[in-house]
Amino acid sequence: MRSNFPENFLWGAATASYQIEGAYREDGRGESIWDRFSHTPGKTFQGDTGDVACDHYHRFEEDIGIMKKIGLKTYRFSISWSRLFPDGSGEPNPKGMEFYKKLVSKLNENGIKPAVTLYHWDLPQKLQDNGGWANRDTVCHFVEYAKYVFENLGSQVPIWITHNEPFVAAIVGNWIGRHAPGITDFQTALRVAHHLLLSHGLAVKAYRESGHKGEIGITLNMNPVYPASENEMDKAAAKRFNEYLNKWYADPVLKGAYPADLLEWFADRGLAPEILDGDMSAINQPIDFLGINNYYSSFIRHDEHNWPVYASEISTGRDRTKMDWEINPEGLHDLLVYLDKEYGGIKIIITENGAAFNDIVNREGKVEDDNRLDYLYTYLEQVHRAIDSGVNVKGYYAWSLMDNFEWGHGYSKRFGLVYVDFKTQKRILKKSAYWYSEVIRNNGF
Ligand code: IFM
Repeated sequence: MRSNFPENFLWGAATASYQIEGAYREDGRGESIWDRFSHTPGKTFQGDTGDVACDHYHRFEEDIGIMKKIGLKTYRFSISWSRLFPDGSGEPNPKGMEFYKKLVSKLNENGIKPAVTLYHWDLPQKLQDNGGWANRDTVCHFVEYAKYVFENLGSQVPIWITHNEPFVAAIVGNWIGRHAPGITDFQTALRVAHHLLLSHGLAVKAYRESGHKGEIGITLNMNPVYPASENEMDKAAAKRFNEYLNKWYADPVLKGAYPADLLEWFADRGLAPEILDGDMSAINQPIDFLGINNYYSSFIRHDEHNWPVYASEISTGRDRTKMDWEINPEGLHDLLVYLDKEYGGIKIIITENGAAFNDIVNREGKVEDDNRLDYLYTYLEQVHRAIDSGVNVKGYYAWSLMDNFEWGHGYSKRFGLVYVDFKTQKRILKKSAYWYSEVIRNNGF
């Protein structure tokens, strides 16, 4: 059987600034919340930091060579805000922009379309000192930063993503506290989410006003949500969880309103964020595509102890990756079909999908990561199935191009198509990279 993907399908791989760049104090870069967090004892696995990471700041040319070897059509990366504005606002640091200009032109020279994420969690620490995303002023600073990036890179970059996974930035960073800035207050988290969404809408507007003709969207981490049983309480919890994880972000962007039931649920508990006149329409700017990141599925039961949504994920006994995430390829198909229906045939780009496993360099110096290859293969089959049934999926980015700093897990979880020896910075293409290269060459499998 042969599966062909649509013509001009965007085959890519993704990374993010703090996870790969390193050079954390070089050329005038300012401190970000992830520098502060990772340097705080006890916050990351074995105290790992992104100080050096994959040293991509110095090795980007070699890395683009690797992308070319794999045959990537596009590469998704993010910009470090504090490299451009060390204090988050005010005078830009020209050295920072120089780096991204070189990166973008080298990608274009090699025929690899740059896809730029403006915010992948590394807020300048100076802005956090003034309340971070919980402070509405940060929205204005973000828009200024975005405008500066559009002015400098707008003509060279065809694909833009305002935010990566606002759910994670807001909830994991400000309620669960496992990510920077490490706050544990639910109301703050919802306030942060609202400001992230608002800044998305205003940045899209600024992009349109800049006159550039590329495409712009947002990336949401989304899981298909299933009730753990036929029990009414579980079904209600699953509906709530879907609103909490998925619709809280997608609905304002695509429909101009928070999901009414969950908004009321939060309001009843005094948790709803302050929404000013005009906010929802500002968030609801037309976008060119919805970026989705999917790794696993959520099977949900009612949980009396899990304030304030009273919903928890259960395990279903499926195989797991090293992140402990259950592998459920069909879930990606279900999610795509659901989004297509819920948001009227929206164009979708899968901006992340992939798996961490225990990779070992064997005696021949190779990494035979059949488990990752199977993961990618079975998930891609489901993407193809969704496309076959009419879902408008235009691209797929594997997470990640190379092993990197996996946030609180430090360097203990390898997601890359390319193995990185963090002591020597040697790169080794894994078996999955060679396989992916063939998929791209054949536009399918
Ligand atoms: O590494 C992260 C990435 O930064 C955002 N999405 C999920 C990936 C794997 O956890």
